[in-house]
Amino acid sequence: ATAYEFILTSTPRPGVGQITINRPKALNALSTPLMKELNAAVKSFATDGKTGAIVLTGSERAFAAGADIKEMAPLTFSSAYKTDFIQLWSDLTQCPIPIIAAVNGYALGGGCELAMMCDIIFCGPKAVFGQPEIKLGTIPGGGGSQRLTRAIGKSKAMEIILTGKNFSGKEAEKWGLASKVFETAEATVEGALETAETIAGYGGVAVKAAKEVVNQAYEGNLAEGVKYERRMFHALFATKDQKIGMTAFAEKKKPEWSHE
Ligand code: CO8
Repeated sequence: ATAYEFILTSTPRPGVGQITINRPKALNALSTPLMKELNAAVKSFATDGKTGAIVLTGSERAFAAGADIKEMAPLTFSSAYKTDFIQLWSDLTQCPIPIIAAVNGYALGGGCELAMMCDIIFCGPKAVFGQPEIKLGTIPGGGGSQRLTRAIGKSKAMEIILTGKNFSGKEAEKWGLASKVFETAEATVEGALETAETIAGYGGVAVKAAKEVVNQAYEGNLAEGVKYERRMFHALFATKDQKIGMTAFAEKKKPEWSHE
């Protein structure tokens, strides 16, 4: 196993990789070294041939309290632009297997953006979401203005981004940002692991295709998306798993996925 400094990794259930952000002294603030480790861990799970879904979580106190403000404070326009600062932070969105964010505590700024880069958000009763960048004299930089607006609509996103006010896990669920809110922090992580195990139990080709077509709906327009979905649907008739799945149904058996 690779030893990381700012994250922990494990395989708590069959086919499920767990990544826990572990920088308690800074409420899991996201620094460049931390994001490099996170990218490496995601890549390693996505390519090990065994992992079908990932759960990304933090501590009970903080999923992540934002990008590391101390790292960003001295940046200039030129240095940020030249190095394309935080470009590598969105590598996670290229992960072919589903990632579930299990959010407890603070998910602020870059922390909220990181959760929104995941495919599903589950949260706990004490989750605190927000885009407080305006209070620091800046704006969201990790896709927050785009993804939050798509998730909860323009008026609410404007209010949150322009005032920097936080919102709760319950609100996140009510507004459609999170798909579920759980009663305790532990239940949130358990729920995410259970859902990840369900996903990892399906054929990997169909799971990858399902993630891809939903992302098409999220990122593109309707007419193109419907066409894209149909093409992908057609293509899946060329997979072994489609034959396995449909034959098993007809024979009242449990499918043994080949992931091919
Ligand atoms: N960066 C660096 N250090 C932080 C951060 C952060 N974002 N958040 C907390 N810390 C540190 C504190 O400085 C403190 O360190 P120390 O003990 O050395 O003083 C330690 O964590 C504990 O924090 P607090 O003492 O402040 O704890 P409280 O419980 O009093 O307060 C809060 C908790 C309310 C969460 C408070 O820490 C806070 O307001 N944090 C900053 C939140 C914020 O503004 N986040 C947005 C940052 S901007 C951003 O994320 C831009 C996004 C860029 C793109 C990212 C792409 C993914």
